[in-house]
Amino acid sequence: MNVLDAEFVAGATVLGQLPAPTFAEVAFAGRSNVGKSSLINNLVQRKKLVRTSGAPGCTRAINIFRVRLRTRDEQADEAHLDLVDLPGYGYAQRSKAERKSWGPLIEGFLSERAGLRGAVVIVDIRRGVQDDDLQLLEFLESVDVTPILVATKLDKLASSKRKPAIAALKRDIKRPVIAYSAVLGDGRDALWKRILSVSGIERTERAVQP
Ligand SMILES: Nc1nc2c(ncn2[C@@H]2O[C@H](COP(=O)(O)OP(=O)(O)OP(=O)(O)O)[C@@H](O)[C@H]2O)c(=O)[nH]1
Ligand SMILES: [Mg+2]
Repeated sequence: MNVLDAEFVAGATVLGQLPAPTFAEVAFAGRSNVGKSSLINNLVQRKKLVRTSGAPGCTRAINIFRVRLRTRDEQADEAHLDLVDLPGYGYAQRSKAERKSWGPLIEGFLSERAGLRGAVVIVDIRRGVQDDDLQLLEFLESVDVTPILVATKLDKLASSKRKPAIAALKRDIKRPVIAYSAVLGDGRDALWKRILSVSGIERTERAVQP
């Protein structure tokens, strides 16, 4: 995928502060420290667009990033898409009050945002889908937002263990899973294909330029 531009648009800790949606949006959700921000950076091939951190709980706001893409559409050869980095969930070290306020922020965004076309749910390939991830997947289905399940940090597994881990996860969760590595770039083309499809930018049957 050829990303022509990528820029930060807005960040907010309450829904009312976010600008109205302009383009199709795809959200990125997952447990704290799972690698959401790194995945967005790898996807758009910009090392420092989204701040990442070794300290869990770094992303406390909803942050919107706008990308301009070169597409293979005959009518329009460029498209805009907004990628939305959501705060991580499931981090026990945070104060109870903080955690309480984030559920509604994440769920409010996912259920009310008019521009939202899909949500990438990111899990750690070594840990698989945990209870809170499953709850999120079910929540997305209940509010009619298409989930795209991604298992990241593939490079943290020895190469001989990667295929079996992906197969086990697929068996376990009975949904399609894209295996990803924000370090090696595995899964990048497959994820772009799904994102372009759910956002209506390119249909699945049309080949996507790698
Ligand atoms: N080896 C490896 N490390 C990764 C990968 N993705 C993320 N990391 C590392 O995992 C840590 C957390 O990554 P982030 O991208 O900040 O995770 P996050 O989900 O955005 O974290 P919060 O915003 O705090 O919830 C960082 O140290 C990253 O360098 C990956 O695919 N492979
Ligand atoms: Mg983050």
